[in-house]
Amino acid sequence: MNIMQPFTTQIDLHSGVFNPERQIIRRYLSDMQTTYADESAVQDILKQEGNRLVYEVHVTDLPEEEGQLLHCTTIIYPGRVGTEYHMTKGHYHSRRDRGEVYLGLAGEGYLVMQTETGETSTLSIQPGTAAYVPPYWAHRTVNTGVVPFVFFAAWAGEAGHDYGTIEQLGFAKLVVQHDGQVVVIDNAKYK
Ligand code: S6P
Ligand code: ZN
Repeated sequence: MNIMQPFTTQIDLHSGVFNPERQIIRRYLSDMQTTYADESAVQDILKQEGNRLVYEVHVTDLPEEEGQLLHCTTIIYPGRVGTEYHMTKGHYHSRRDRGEVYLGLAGEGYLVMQTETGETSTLSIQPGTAAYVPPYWAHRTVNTGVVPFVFFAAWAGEAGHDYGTIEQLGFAKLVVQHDGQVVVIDNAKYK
């Protein structure tokens, strides 16, 4: 194994911005056309308002290999698509037996999780909430507030990301606004 040099990253705890900034992954609504349950709401927004930035991920440029601890911040901008709140695509780790730790920094939201054996979990995250995603749980985060939802995450370098399973099957639970309240409902389209 190569011996790397230790390093620090200064993280603005309000905005999630890294200093030094290394790589930023930006996800626009056009990248998520099948992510939201209401696909016609996606098309209406794209036609009427144009594209919108839903979330961005500020990442360290570490090799995705065993022994490394990858870490990043995610910033989900507030908003909704139909009744569904802005959220990440969500994924399983390719190595299903690799977990992850999240730490809420700013704003508020939910961590929506599920297993391939049919269990589901929805946890509230606020600034200072450390949330554990155990091995075998798919995970997605949702901004249920009116300001950016910012959190830090750390996970094993060899975990990898499987987006395809979620793209095909979706999540069993949706986080939506109903009568001005945040509500977790069953996804009628869940396969
Ligand atoms: C990585 C970790 C997070 C997400 C990020 C964006 O394992 O779970 O850093 O990558 O929140 O979500 P997604 O689903 O687009 O990767
Ligand atoms: Zn993950």
